[in-house]
Amino acid sequence: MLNPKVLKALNEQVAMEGMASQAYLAMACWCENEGMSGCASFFYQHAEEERMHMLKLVKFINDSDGKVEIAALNRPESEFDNIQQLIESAYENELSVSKSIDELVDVAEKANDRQTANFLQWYVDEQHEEEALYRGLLDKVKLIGIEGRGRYFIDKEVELMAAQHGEGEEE
Ligand code: OFO
Repeated sequence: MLNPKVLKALNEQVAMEGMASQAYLAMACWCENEGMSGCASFFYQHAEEERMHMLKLVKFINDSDGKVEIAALNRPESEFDNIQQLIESAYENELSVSKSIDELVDVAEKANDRQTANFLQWYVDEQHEEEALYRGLLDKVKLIGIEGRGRYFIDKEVELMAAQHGEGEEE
């Protein structure tokens, strides 16, 4: 049986992962409208992943005899000045999810709930990977530059990342 504070924090994280999924879906659509199909594939993929993260939490709450609360989600940002600003926004999004996961681990540890703390370790590792991914992507975008053919090269680069990531998922 989950401690009420832990359950509340887990449900807040369900909403947070859902919002991350919606945010990436909006980013994928923006990229598609801009003709950046490689970036669109990448963000469609990540929208799916965030949904998977949300469902993993839902299953954990259900398996722990807790009650899942499905919250209304805030409308995500859907207008961006350019691809660099979009990726900066994605990176900031990941930083706030990491902060939220850290706080959730704290709540579980304070409640002496080792099962939840242990379960959340997967999210801690995932956030570490995702922060590195988006930081690396941002560095590349800055290096290539968004002017002239830069957008084309960024799109090709991100398309490759999406393809490699897709192959990794199939393994
Ligand atoms: Fe849910 O993995 Fe990042 O946000």
